Amino acid sequence: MQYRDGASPATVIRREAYAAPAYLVDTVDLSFDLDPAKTRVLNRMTLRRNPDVAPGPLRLDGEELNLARVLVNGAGTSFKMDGNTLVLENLPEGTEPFALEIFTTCMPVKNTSLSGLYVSNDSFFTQCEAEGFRRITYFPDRPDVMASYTVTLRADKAKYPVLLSNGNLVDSGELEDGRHFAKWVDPHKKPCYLFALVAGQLVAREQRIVSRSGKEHLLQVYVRRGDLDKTEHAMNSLMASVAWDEARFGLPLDLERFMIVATSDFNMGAMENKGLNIFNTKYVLASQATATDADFANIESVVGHEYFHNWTGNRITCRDWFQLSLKEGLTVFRDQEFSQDLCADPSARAVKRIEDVRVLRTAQFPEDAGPMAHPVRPDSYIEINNFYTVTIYEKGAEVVRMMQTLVGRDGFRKGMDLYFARHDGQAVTCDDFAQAIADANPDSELARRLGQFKRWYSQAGTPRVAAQGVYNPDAQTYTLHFSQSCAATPDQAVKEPFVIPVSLGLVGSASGTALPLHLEGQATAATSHLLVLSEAQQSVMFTGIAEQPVPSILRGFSAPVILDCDYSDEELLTLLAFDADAFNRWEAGQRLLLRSAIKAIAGDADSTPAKPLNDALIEAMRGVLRSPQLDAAFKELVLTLPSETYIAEQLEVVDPQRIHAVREAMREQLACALQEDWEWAFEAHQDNGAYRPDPASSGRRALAGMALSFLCLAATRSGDTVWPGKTLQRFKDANNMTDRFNALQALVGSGHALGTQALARFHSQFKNEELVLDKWFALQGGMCDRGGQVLPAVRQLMQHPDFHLKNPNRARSLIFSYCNANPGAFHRADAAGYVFWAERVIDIDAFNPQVAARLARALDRWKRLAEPYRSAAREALVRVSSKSDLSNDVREVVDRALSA
Ligand code: B3K
Ligand code: ZN
Repeated sequence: MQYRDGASPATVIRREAYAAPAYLVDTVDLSFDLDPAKTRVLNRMTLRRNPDVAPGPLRLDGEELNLARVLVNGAGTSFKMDGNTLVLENLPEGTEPFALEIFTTCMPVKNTSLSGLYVSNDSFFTQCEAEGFRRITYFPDRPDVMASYTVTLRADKAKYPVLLSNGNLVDSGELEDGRHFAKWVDPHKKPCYLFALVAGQLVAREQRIVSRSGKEHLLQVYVRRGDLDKTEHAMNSLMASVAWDEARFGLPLDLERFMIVATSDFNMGAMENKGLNIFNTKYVLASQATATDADFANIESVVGHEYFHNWTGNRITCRDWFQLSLKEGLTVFRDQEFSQDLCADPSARAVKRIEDVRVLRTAQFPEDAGPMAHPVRPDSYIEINNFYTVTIYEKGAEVVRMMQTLVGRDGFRKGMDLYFARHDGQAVTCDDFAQAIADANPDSELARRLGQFKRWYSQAGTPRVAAQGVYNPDAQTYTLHFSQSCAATPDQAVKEPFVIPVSLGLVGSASGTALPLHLEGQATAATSHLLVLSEAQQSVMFTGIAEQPVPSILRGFSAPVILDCDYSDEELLTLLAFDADAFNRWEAGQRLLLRSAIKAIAGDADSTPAKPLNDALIEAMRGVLRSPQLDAAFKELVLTLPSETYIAEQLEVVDPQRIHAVREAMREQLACALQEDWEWAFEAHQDNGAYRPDPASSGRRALAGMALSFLCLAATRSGDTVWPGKTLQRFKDANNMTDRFNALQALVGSGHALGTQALARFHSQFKNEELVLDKWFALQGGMCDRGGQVLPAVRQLMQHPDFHLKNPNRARSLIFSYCNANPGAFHRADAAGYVFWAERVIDIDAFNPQVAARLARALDRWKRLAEPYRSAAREALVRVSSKSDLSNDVREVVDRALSA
C-alpha cells in the first residue's frame, strides 16, 4: 500500500501496543502571535519522566510546523527528527521536573484540512481532536497526557477584537501597533485534544445562571454579528443541558464561564473543548424563518452532547483512541436521554427512540456488515479520524443503554456515581467504565455476566436473534425459543454469544390485550418481561396463557440486534393495532411494509409491480392515519416507508434501481389509495398559533408535510392541479421554514413543473443565508431521479456561484446528498455516478482528507451490488486507490473496501 508522504506515517496502530507515556507534562504555557500567514507559537512546558516507565527519549508529535528553537531548562539542546517526530535524548537525569521551550510557526490561512489552527471568514479557530494539536505545536499528542494550560493570545485588535481560549480570562490589555492580548488559565487539567482558541470579530449572547449549589456561571454563545438573532434556541438548549446534568446525574458545571462559538467551516458537528465548545453553525443558528423543526431538535441534542462531554470525556477522558466510545457512546446515550427527558409525554419519548433506532439501523447496521466493520472498541486503525463512526457513537450508545436496562435506571445512576468517584481526572478505558457500573450493582445480571457482556466491546457485527413461539392451548403455556448468531466480520471469523437483554410482552391475538406474564414457578403478573439471553440457544415458558398470543419481542429496541421472527401478516397487524409498546407497534408496520417491498423486488424483473401493498396493509395504514388516539409524530413515522438503504440491507443482491422503483410504486400507492385521508390529514394538522418547535407541534407539521407530498404525488399522476397549486401557495405563505421547506420538497419530489419555479424563488429569497442555501443544494442533490437528470444537475450546480467545495457544509449538501443519500440517482447503469464520486473523492482529498474519507464510504457496500453496478463500482474504487498521493484517511477506506 502506498501512503502520502508528509502527514502522519501510514502505520497500523494497535490497541495491544499501548504503552504509558515516557514523560508527563505538568504545565503548558502557550503564547500565540496570531497572523493568518505566519502565526508564532511559543510553547513552554514543564515535564518530568514517568516514574512507571523505563527511561527513554522524549518523542513529540508535530505536523506542518516550522521549528525555530528548542531549549531545555533555558539552554540549547541537541534534537533529531524521526519523520514528523521531534526526538530529544539528552534530557536531565532523574524524575525532577524540567522546562522545555519550543518555538514554532505555522500558516493558518493555508490550512484547508480544518484540523489544527485555521482561518474561516477572517477568524481563527482550532480543531484538535483527534490529532490536530500537533499541527499547532510539538507535543505528546495523546489523550493520556493531561496538563494545566495557560494561554496568551496576541493579535491585531481591529481585526480580532475577541480573543478566547479555555478556562478563565485572567488578564487582557493593549499592546503596541494596534495589537492587544488576552491571557486565559484553565483551572482543570486536560489532554491536548481539548485545547482551543478562537480569535475574530464575534459577538455573544450572554446569560448568567445560578446552579443548584448557588454558584454563578456565565454562559456565552459567540457568532458573527448578523447571526445574534439566531442564538436564542442554542442558549436555551445550553441552559436546559446544565440543569439536566445536575438533576439526572448530579453533575454540575465546573467552570465560571462556558462558551460556545459557531463557525461555518467545520469538519463535523461540534467539538467539546474544555469551556470553549466550537460548533458548526448548523448546530447553533436557528430562527423560525431559516431552520426546520429537525434543525431545532438537532441543535438541542448537539448542544447537550457537547455540554455533557464536560464530564463524560473531559473530566474523565480516554486512555487512548481505541477507547473513543468510552466518551462518545456514553455521551450519545446521555444526549438521547436528555432529549427524551425534555419530552412532556410518553409518546414523544417513543418517537425519539424510534428516530434514534432508525439512524442505527440505516447507518450502523450496514457499517457492521461492510468492509469498515469494527468493534465498539477497535483493535487497530491507520487513521483515527476514520473511526469516528456510527459504530463508536450509536452502537456505543446502545451498549451503554443495555447496561442501564440490565441494572435499572437507579442502578445506572449509582454506577455513574462510582465511575466519577473512582476516575475523575483520569484517562481510562471502556473496561473501567463497565466495571464501575457492574461494581455499583453487584446483584445485577450485568455484574454476574460482565466478562461476557463486554463482548459488545470486542466483537464486531450485528447479532441476529431468532425467536419462535409455541402455544400449547391445553396446558395454556407459551414457550419462546431463542437462538443467536453473528456473522463473520473482517478479522473476526468466529463470534461467541452475546449478553442480550430482550424486553418482551404477549398480546392476545383475539383480544388484543396485554397478557399477564406468569413465568413458570413464579407468581408475577407484569405484562412486560426482561429476558437476558446469554446462550446460543435459550427458551422461556409462560404459564396461564389463556389465548393464542402474538409475541412482542425486543420492546423499545432493547438490544442492537436483528430480530428474525416468523410473524404472519395477521400477527403483525395485531401488533400494529394493539401493542402497548409504541416502538414495536411502529416496528410491526415497518415489517409489513418491508415485506411488501421485498416481495415486489423479487417479483417479475421485467415489470415494476404497480401495487406492492395489499388491501389489508393499506387499510391498516389508513387506520393509523385516522386514529384519534395516536400522535401526529408517531403516525408520520409509521407511514414513512423503510429507506432504500434499509431495504437494500435485507437483500443478498442489491439492484438499487429496482429497489427505488418498487419503493416509488409503494409511495404512489399510498398517495392514491389514501388520497382523501391525506386531504383530511393536511387540513386537520394546521398550526395557526405562534411557531414553537416542541415535539407536539413539530409532529403536526411533519404529518401535514407528509400529506402534502403524497397529495402532490397523487396529483402528478391524476393531472389534478389543485394540490400543487395549494402547495405552492403554502410554500409562499409559510411563516416558518419547516412548512416552507416541506411544501418545496412536496413540489420538487413529485416532479411537478411548479417545483422549478419554487426552487428559483427559494434561492432568491434566501441567498444570504448560508444554512438555507445548504438545504437548497441538498434538496437538488437528493432529488428523485426521473430519467437520469440528477447527476447532470449536480454537475451543473457545482458551477453555481454559491457552491464552494472547500466549505464542508456546502460540499456535503450537494455531493454527499447525491452520492451517500440518493441511491436511486447515484447507482446508474452507465456508471457515471461512480465516476463523479471518484473525481470528487480525489479532488477533496487534496485539501481535506477527513471530508474526502467520509465521501469515500459511499461505496462501502459495493460487493452486494448486482451487475453492472458491482463491476463499475469496483472500477471506481480501483481508480481512487491507484492514485499514489492519497491521504491515509482515504487510502484506509478504499483499500478496506477493495480487500474485505
Ligand atoms: N468529539 C468531537 C468529534 C471529533 C472528531 C474528530 N475527527 C465531537 C463530538 O463527538 O462531540
Ligand atoms: Zn461526542
